Amino acid sequence: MSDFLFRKIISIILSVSLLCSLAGCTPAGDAEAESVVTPDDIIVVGFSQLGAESDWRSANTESMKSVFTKENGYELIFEDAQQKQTNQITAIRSFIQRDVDYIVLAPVTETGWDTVLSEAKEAGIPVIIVDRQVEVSDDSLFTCWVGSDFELEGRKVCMWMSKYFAKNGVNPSDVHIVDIQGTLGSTAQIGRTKGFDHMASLYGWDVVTHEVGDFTKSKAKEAMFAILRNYDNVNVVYCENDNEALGVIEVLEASGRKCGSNIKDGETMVVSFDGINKQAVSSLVAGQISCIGECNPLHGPRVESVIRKLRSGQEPYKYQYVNEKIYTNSNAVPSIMLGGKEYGVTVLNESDLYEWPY
Ligand code: GZL
Repeated sequence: MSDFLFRKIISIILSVSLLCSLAGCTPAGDAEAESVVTPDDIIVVGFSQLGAESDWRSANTESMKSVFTKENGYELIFEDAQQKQTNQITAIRSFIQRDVDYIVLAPVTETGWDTVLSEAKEAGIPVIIVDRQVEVSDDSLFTCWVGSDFELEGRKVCMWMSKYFAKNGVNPSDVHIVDIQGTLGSTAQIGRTKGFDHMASLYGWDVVTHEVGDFTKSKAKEAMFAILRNYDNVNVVYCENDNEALGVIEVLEASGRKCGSNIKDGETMVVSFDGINKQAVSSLVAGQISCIGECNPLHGPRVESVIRKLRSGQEPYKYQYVNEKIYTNSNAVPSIMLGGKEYGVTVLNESDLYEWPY
């Protein structure tokens, strides 16, 4: 081929490509170009996360960030509210201003959302609630909720304790139990406390007191110190999350007590919720924590499936509960029956720690 002809063909190919890209089309067979996501295709999600107070919260945030990525066709605008509702309200208003496609809210507490969710509804932006719930006058202010049944979590752990005590000859009247509560007014605290109060009364346990631990190790330590100063008969501590349990164990051991399941021999039983913090799960395997009610944080895929449903014109279920396990270190109670449903109990041992998913 002559030099002149070769140059002619190259210039024709270049001008065709240039014309195509200007016209927004891609030359046939250019699969790479067709797979490029244009700005219009990107789904913009504004996520207001309540804070970073616990390992559960960090795992929940990670789950959302690992799903809502550019590669998956999303732009995630993430705002950490540092446990302040005012920061969450400000974040939601900024999402509205930016006209995001979806708002995801993990609310710090249940009340105070009507006004800002009405603004989101006014702007035509669907709101998906994750983890804790919102108490609103009109439930059309949010599209749906994904999370845990916290009262069921509490009832399951209490029923496990009741069966364990019965198996080991412990009289309910000899159970002197305290509740270290999570963030007051949060659905997780409301549900776990309600489950605790209901079952403790049903079984005839001596409920010594409730103290606020705010789902943090430091606050739970303060609460446990106060309890030990004021009461000397406590032999069971119901912690509303793992971070609290780690603080409680530190204080109990510093005061000379042994944490374990054998309260007849003077040990102090500690139970907890979440099952995320590796140290807490190791404490369960070692016997310092007797039972953990799983609270699954992996809501990223669940929220994405809601968004996919909405985009294909389907209506997601309004309330979507996740299934959760009961972890322990003893096979004394293989399962429990609650509300006509059987829940298996998962016995963890050393080997489980090596593959712990969080
Ligand atoms: C439960 C979540 C709670 C966790 C705590 O879904 O709201 O908040 O149990 C976290 O660890 O702080």
